[in-house]
Amino acid sequence: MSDLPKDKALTPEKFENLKTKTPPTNSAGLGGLKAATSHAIKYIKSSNILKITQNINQKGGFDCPGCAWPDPDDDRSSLGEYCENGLKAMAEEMQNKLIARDFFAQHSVDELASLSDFEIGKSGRLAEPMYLPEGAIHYQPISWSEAFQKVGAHLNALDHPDEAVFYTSGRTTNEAAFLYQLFVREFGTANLPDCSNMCHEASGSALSETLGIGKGSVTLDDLYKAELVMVIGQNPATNHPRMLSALEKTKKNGGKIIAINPLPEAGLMKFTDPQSPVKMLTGGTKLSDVFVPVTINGDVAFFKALLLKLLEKEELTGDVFDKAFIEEYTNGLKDFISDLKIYNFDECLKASGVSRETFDEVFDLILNKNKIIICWAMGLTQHENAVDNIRELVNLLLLKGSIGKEGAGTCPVRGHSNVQGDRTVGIWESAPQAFLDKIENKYGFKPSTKHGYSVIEAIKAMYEKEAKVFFGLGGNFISAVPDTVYSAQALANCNLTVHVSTKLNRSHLVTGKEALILPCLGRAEKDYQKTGVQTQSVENSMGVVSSTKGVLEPCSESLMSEVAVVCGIANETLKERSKIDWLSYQDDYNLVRDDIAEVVNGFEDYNNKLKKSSGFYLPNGARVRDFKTKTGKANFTVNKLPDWKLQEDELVMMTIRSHDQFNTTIYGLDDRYRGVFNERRIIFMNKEDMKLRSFKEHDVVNLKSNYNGVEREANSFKVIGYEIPKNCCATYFPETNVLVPIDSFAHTAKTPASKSVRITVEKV
Ligand SMILES: Nc1nc2c(c(=O)[nH]1)N[C@H]1C(S)=C(S)[C@@H](COP(=O)(O)OP(=O)(O)OC[C@H]3O[C@@H](n4cnc5c(=O)[nH]c(N)nc54)[C@H](O)[C@@H]3O)O[C@H]1N2
Ligand SMILES: Nc1nc2c(c(=O)[nH]1)N[C@H]1C(S)=C(S)[C@@H](COP(=O)(O)OP(=O)(O)OC[C@H]3O[C@@H](n4cnc5c(=O)[nH]c(N)nc54)[C@H](O)[C@@H]3O)O[C@H]1N2
Ligand code: SF4
Ligand SMILES: [Mo]
Repeated sequence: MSDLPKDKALTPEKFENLKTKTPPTNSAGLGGLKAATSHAIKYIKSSNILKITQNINQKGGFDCPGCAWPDPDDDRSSLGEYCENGLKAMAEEMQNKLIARDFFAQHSVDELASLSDFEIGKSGRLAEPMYLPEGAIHYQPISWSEAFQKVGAHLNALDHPDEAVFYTSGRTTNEAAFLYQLFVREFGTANLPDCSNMCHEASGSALSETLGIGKGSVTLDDLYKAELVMVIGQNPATNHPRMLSALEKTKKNGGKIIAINPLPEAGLMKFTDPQSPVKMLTGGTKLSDVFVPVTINGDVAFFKALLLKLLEKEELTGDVFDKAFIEEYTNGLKDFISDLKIYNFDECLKASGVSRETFDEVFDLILNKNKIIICWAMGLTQHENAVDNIRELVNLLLLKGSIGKEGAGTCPVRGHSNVQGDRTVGIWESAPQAFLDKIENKYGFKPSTKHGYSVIEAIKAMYEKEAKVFFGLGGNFISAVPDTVYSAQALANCNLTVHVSTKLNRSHLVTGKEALILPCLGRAEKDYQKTGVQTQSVENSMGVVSSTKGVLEPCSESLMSEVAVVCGIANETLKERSKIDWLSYQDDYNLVRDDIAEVVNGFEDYNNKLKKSSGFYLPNGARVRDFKTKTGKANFTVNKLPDWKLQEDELVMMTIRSHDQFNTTIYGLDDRYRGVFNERRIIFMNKEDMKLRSFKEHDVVNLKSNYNGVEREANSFKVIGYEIPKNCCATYFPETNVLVPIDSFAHTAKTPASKSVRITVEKV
């Protein structure tokens, strides 16, 4: 292997043994349970399995690290409050293999980088701190105190604190996240990029501007009571499995469901609740009343078509819009309507790729409904016009008065189990001044008021050598970010790269001149400190904060909690110049929560409130029609149609998750619900597009993207003919992140446009 950073960053171009079947239309049921249980048995110590399944998502137990879907407020099922993927997440975290000094002495960094992501992940849990000196090819053991000294020395040697980048992934608990951002701000920078920058940032931007809060407005109970739920750009059967149980309840109560997605994702079509024995026998519920196979990035066009027809009807009958709501609570209707009238219905519908028949079905379902909830995820947020996507769906909700009342509102479905909480407690490169003022008042230092780097800006700064130290609290930066070749060089340009991690990943192998791996406790493990086993807390996708407490013994004695790592580094870096007694927090996390209660809105009396086992709701203005926007009202917005065009031989590619992965962690090589087995290097194509190019099933192809004259390539993928709109294709993340241009991101939010990459496909 060459010495180039890109060669360690790219996933190896080797094939496994692809098998395909006709995709099932039903999801979960026995298949799901069987798959999860056999997976768990393979990797988890058998004595731990029962403890995990009895405590996961139970009151007083630990929060599933799988995703951010909320737990029911009321009674939790004794059959278990988890899904196939929750169990798979646990199997990954609680693997019974450990990797320590012998492993690293045996395998060089280059050798590990030549493995697939699946193989890297299955090496085991990180068991002790490791250090890669400059020029070395093997990691070697290092003590915790020496590791902290190295980080402190590098940070203190910088010309300016802004030369350091502090990344966070969304598993970090509120306690660790709050202390981390506090340390970073006291150190003197606001460079706090996080995984949210690549995820729901566009939702945050659009919702803050239009509704005054960057989070969703609904609760689980609202979902049950909605007349209509639209699920847009989201694949819940894989990524938020228990959402399907909630949607089933919506249907049972008479609600309708519309799925808008280029792919007919299995669970959206039909679902069998694996925790309902009756359903398993009777064959499940048909979930979607209408499936809308929109073209990739055709959502604004589809919404404009809908809005135009609703307006037409309103002008005829006067009973489509909620005029009382619009009058009292909103701003900007006139400009919105006059802009809308510029567009032509037929052209919008054509651009959306949706047939007139399907459109009419959707229109009929929406016309007379007023309790509408719109759920969405990455299919809307990872485009250059992602913010417009979300502002346009808010326009629809506002016209219908479908916000701030029972059974109606916005539901951006978040990804990582605490990504929403991390932002709430201060992981934000552009935090509001009011928050910074509170930090200053409480701690007596002045936080930097300059906006810090988001993910894209951090990569560019490292590439340009303006940032020299990269610190990651969780995550797998190199595999998660766009433009892998460019980003690998960016990391390699650093003096030091540090990762606080549970598992080995590719980011440990694409390093700066020196590198550190700091192994930490996972969610399910007991966090022993001086005052006993500590409780922590997280916020789910619907703004409920609840406690999480590990139940298993730590897999190694040399692990530290994230809180302890942050305290140790802060203490070592800031020494006497700090105004904070860092080490006191790690002895007793109640002290951290006392501080959060003083600094962060909605957390008053935090320690007490957390005693309520189902948690507590944070205040949410949009939920009660108190819109804290610049105008003091909910804002209509004016949004353009996307203006990019495909060249003659181009396709638009979305990079999506398979059923057997959690972001960059590859649980297995199957994508059962799409009928793909034992391979990840595949491209889903429309059969007509294949015919045009004379491709046959399983032909091997190379992919190229050309953006502003720069060519990027990803080689060796097998073609699979699939039910996907013409001119669209899909591949898995992270194998094709190398094709996502660093300069292609959402306006305002800067989310990489990893769902609309223009590519050409050539047979090898
Ligand atoms: N098991 C598991 N659970 C997870 C994760 C995981 O990797 N594995 N990841 C977690 C994280 S961090 C996140 S953010 C979420 C992600 O959850 P999702 O957003 O569901 O994940 P993706 O696979 O990116 O799927 C995007 C969906 O959008 C559709 N889509 C793509 N482009 C468009 C478009 O232009 N318009 C429309 N309407 N649809 C489009 C795709 O067909 C796909 O169904 O899941 C979380 N939960
Ligand atoms: N092309 C493309 N790129 C994408 C996306 C896409 O859809 N397409 N999705 C984007 C999205 S939505 C997201 S959220 C990002 C995800 O980006 P990241 O959050 O950076 O990536 P993950 O794969 O979730 O991180 C996995 C690593 O986290 C570590 N880890 C796991 N649990 C813990 C823990 O409890 N503590 C600590 N300290 N470490 C832990 C493990 O070492 C593991 O290897 O990727 C983004 N990138
Ligand atoms: S839906 Fe998400 S949080 Fe709930 S058990 Fe499944 S993976 Fe875990
Ligand atoms: Mo995400």
